[in-house]
Amino acid sequence: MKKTASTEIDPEAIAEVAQRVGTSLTASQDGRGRRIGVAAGRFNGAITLRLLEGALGALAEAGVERRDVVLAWAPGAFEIPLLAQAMIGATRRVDAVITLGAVIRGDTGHYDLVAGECARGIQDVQLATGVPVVFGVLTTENLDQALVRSLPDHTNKGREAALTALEMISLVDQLSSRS
Ligand code: INI
Repeated sequence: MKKTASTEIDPEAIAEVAQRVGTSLTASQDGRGRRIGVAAGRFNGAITLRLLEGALGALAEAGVERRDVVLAWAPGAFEIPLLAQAMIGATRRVDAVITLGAVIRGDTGHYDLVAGECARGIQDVQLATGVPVVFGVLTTENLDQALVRSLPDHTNKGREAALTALEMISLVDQLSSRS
């Protein structure tokens, strides 16, 4: 869904409802000390690269160290879930995986399969491992939409995916350290 001013929650509303419950958790976007995997799709790779610029910029701003970011390129979006799972590994080598790619309907007869299986696989990996895997794969009707969603500004979906990853790490951490 497209975000508009009218659907955004006011931070004051979050603070207000926090007074009416026992515990209210909010997410930090602090990236210091975090280890991040980036699983990127090479298909429509020029779009993926624009998302990657947004993601890497956001991670650096948040304090994630360059040496703590591991990037791997999958052939296409369909392969991204397995790559994310391998990055996490049995020993949880990363705190979160950001997936980036572009599935463009105009390009393919099997758009629905590629896009759907990519999304399903990503969800399966994060639920099976307990490690956040963020869906930063664009699924668009055409190239123009993909270009708009990968503009070099705060609306860039790669940037949003990176911030979502940091927030999910923070929330899962807070919940798992509660007794
Ligand atoms: N992969 C994408 O990442 N985006 C696409 O738009 C796309 N199209 O159009 O087909 C695509 N196909 C390749 C797919 O992800 C696999 O790499 C391929 O089917 C081999 O498994």
